[in-house]
Amino acid sequence: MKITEIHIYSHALPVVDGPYKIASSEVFSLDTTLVKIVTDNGLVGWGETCPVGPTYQPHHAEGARAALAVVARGLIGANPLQPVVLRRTMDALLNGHQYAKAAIDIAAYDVMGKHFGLRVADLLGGVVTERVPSYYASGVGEPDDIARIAAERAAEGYPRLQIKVGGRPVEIDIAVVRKVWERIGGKMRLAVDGNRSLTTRDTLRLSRECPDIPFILEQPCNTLEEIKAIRGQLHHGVYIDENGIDLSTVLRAVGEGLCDGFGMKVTRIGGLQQMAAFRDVCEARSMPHTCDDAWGGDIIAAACTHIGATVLPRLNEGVWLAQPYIEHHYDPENGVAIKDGHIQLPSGPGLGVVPDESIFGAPVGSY
Ligand code: 0XW
Ligand code: MG
Repeated sequence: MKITEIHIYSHALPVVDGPYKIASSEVFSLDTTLVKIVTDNGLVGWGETCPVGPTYQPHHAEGARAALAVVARGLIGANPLQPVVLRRTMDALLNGHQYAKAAIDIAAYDVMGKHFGLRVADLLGGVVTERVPSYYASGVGEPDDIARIAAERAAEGYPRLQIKVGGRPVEIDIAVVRKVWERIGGKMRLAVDGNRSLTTRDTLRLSRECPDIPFILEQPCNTLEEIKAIRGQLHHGVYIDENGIDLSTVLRAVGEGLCDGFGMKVTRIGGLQQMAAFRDVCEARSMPHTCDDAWGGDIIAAACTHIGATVLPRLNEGVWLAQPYIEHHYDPENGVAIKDGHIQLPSGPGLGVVPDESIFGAPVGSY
């Protein structure tokens, strides 16, 4: 099978009840990039990549499209049934930019599933659960507001909550964590995500002042070096998110004992093929992890849910979706959604999502 056409689209995803506030930024609307690949036997596959603004990671929407323009022409004639070869072909055309290449990888898995009549989760190793656990991420907010949101999400059936902190005096963050625990203590697993913003001093204080609350600290500081420096003094487990940029860094973090788990993003690591390798490394060392992305519509949601459905349940920290913040599904019938804190794995072949492409308008690039 050969790729005969690649089309790139840009689409706006306004944040419902926005802005969404994390330590580094507030976002009101996200600019997502969709990729459609067409094959010589008439199959179509979809991919997507959607940075949550330009400061969360060294990724941005226009950068994704510029990178895709560099690789797309060189992929015409490539075989979408060979994801490893496809990745090497892309790496030979452009160094880095894995978050952009991930959209091609996801589209190739969609094609592959349609070709073999299998779901992407089957291609990635096999479905462990049809009902994939999700987690809810609060924005950075005031103690009473976040505690109310936490209680609502616990009542809905979410098994896990991620509280966003940072970008303000740490006393407020500590008050948020304590208030949330008072309201929901024990009903959900807790992560406290600093999104790289905390100093080592404030991370130590947050941990020292809440030793009785069993949360994990997600990406508290900007670098692995800062985390390494304080790790031995913390009362809480540490998960790496933004620093987990590739398998090599993941191996370093696991090998040097820098963390207890990961918040992992499908596009940051380069797509589903690399994500499956990451999952297997985690399983080899009993590292719990999430399978999610920074943002994105139904295509990203489906990709994250398919890999999330293959994770060993005791290590599965859930699949986060931007869906609660997005007004419309691309696929009105099979749109991927969270219900009672869980996500039903799509049933159709490939990703199981068939977008109504008229909503994306004309492609911004065709190859
Ligand atoms: C909660 N997320 C998965 C979505 C936001 O984009 C940030 C991210 C994270 O965990 O950092
Ligand atoms: Mg995170």
